Amino acid sequence: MTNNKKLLAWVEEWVQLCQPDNVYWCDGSEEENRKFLEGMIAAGTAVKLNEERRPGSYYFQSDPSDVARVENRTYICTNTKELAGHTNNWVDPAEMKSILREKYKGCMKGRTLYVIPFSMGPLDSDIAKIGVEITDSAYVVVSMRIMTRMGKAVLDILGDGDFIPCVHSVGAPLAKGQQDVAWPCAPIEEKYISHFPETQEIWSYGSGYGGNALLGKKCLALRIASYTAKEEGWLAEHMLIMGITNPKGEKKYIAAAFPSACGKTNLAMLIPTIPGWKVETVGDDIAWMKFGADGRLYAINPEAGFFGVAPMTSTHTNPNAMSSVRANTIFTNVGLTPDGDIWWEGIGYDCPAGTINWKNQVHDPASDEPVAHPNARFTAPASQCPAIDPEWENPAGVPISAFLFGGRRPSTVPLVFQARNWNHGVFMGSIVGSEVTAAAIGLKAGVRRDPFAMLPFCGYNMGDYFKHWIKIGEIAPDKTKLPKIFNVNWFRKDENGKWLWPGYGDNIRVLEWIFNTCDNAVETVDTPIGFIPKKEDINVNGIEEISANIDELLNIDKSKWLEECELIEEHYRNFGSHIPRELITEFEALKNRLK
Ligand code: SAT
Ligand code: MN
Repeated sequence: MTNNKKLLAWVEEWVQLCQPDNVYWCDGSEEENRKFLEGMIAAGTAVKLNEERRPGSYYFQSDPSDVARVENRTYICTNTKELAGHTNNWVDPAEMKSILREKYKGCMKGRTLYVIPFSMGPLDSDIAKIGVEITDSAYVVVSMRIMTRMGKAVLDILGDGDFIPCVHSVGAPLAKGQQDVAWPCAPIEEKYISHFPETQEIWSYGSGYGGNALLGKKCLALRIASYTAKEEGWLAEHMLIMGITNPKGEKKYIAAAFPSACGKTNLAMLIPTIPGWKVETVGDDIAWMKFGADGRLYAINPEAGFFGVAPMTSTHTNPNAMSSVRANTIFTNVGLTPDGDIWWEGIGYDCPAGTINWKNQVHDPASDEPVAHPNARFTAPASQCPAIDPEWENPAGVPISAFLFGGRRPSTVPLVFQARNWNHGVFMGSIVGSEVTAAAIGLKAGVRRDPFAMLPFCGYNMGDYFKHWIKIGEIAPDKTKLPKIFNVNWFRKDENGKWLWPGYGDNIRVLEWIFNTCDNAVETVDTPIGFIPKKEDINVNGIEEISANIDELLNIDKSKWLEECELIEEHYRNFGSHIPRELITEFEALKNRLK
């Protein structure tokens, strides 16, 4: 399938080390996909869902120990610890490689080594990058086929060019005659999700789940790419990309960063509740951005599918996501109903009697055990989203007018505010915080700082990453064309713990203000933390009951912000000398304005 010498030699080297029974080069075809799925059904790993209700779709349950990314087993192996920074786990590259070589020795015995050539980004895009993943998991193969452009077409484009090598094993070799389990993986303390940014390599061992195993996503498109982006002067970000069209037919694209499971997929697929507005989806998780010839910043979605959190997704919260998963979808760790469909908490209707939970037991309605794991996922082709943007595969990307940052902040942070300038916006990104999500295990509950929503995904020292953002503002070919920067918070509560803002489709009301502010079409109110809307500029037509909350939603409590400043101080202190002086200047200016 290829004459690429580096690729052939690399595969051969890993075949020697991992000792698989077979080697298979994936072509990405329909027949091949069917063959793998049928094989997994025969092996008891997959269940084919009811063809009438959920055509072309499959159901999987993971091992109970293998349900999410494992941040405490994720490593950035740069040449020095300082290059990785205090927010990453670090091991010396040579040491990590020697630990892992031992683990990989014979790790694919009894299994097949699949070679998956994949492209992050449209095949004909200059911004796209080619990776090759080797894995011993057929689940990874069928998932990568949805999440990336995968197979022979990628090898054709690669020719004898360079690629990012990604090694993956579930870490569960089979002895002769040993019966396989439905979801093979290694125990937690033997899992390693390792990145070598300087040599552009990914070595993952022991997990078969999501970002630990589908290496194009968080590992390549964020951790490795963020490092490359710093070297090359572009941005690889944990951001959704959406197109917004106003009633006059004018369109703008926005990219937004929120920590995992904070409603990014919902926002990307929002259905506006105010007439005349339209939202279209370019991506729901990752954006790669470069300056175009016209001086604007252009974004592509490097992915081809959605790997979304299933629980709480419904025709009420996200109709477009529900349509996206109507067919050709892989469901992992949700419930399986007696008629061969799926169910999860918050799907919008009662759990059918006899539904099997993610732990493969018949659900007992009297028990507190959830049917779906909180981090249960759907893996669905982006092309199936009814709101997919017509430009979503444009190789040149889409021009970005605004960046949004945000998290779950029950207090302090107003519904929306605008940065005073680029560096102030970078400051806002650097202090993003949110209540902890279920997507990551091994963390205490509570609010954690998640700068730019990149905390688990930055492939180098995060202080240097802040500096890179400052630098993007400096190297912009035309500073007037830089995206404007905003912070949003849909999650503010009153003193009784009640949400002040309806969220979901009504978030368009905030996007409307942002859209108009990008055009300088509305006057804003200058406050110590940035520019906020005039109360009357938030459109509450149709939700008049909310208008009583607007004052509180936009309220900036100086004493709360002074407390916040103490937390920021602490947060910044951890970065030591890596905090750019431009951010210290912004922080000092904020404190002065609050005085
Ligand atoms: O499992 S993934 O890393 O792909 C998703 C997430 O945790 O955000
Ligand atoms: Mn994410």
